[in-house]
Amino acid sequence: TAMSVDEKFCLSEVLDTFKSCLTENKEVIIDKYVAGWRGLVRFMNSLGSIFSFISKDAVSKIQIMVNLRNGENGEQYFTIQSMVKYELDNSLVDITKRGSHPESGCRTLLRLHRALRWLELFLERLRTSAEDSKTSVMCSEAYSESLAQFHPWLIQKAAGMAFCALPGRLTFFEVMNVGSPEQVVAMLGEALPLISEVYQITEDLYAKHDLLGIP
Ligand code: 1Q0
Repeated sequence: TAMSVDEKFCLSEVLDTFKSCLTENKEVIIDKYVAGWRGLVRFMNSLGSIFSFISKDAVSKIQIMVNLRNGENGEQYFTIQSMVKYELDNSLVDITKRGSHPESGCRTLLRLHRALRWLELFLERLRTSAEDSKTSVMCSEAYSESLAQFHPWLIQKAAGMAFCALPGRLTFFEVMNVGSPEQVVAMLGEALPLISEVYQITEDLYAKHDLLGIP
């Protein structure tokens, strides 16, 4: 179903975008990947302005990817696989230290990729959580296990403070606009394997080319 402007946010539609990322030969389509993030950012914005420092960064990363797609070599950025090949073949990535390509597609997408791992861990916790579990705890545990290791202390502190402002589990489920808690749990159970697959394919590709540490 299409998501119109005045329609309420529906998380299953956003997660479907990630599902649609994968081509038959398991390549990841950048337009769809970016559309998935755009939907998540909309969701995050609806949670309140305390998250705006996070969404601003996500939006700027999304914009870099959109600009690359709209640029003169846009077709090279059709999939993550074609992007990696194109940028490496043409020395467009600063692999070991910052240099003349601070906004390469490979670097920018790596930031979103690391955040996707957080999303996977967080949604898995939500899916299996008990009724009285705290979203702030689930969120910060997922963060410590993933993104935190890439963030300086100050950002970790700011993120920790933002997590405390997360609404409770039931409110969260309502904002997702998927249906009853049972339906949310079922929807997450279907969506998570695909998010994991997109994550793993990207992770393996980046590992193969030694790109997991792009500064
Ligand atoms: C709902 C709560 C959202 C919590 C999101 C967790 C991520 C916390 C990250 C905080 C860091 C943001 C500040 C900037 C960081 C950058 O320094 C960093 C590195 O970039 P660079 O260029 O400096 O090397 N950027 C990142 O690590 C990218 C972070 C992107 C975060 C994208 C989060 C998008 C959010 C989505 C919300 C999803 C809510 C999903 C729940 C759905 C289920 C109901």
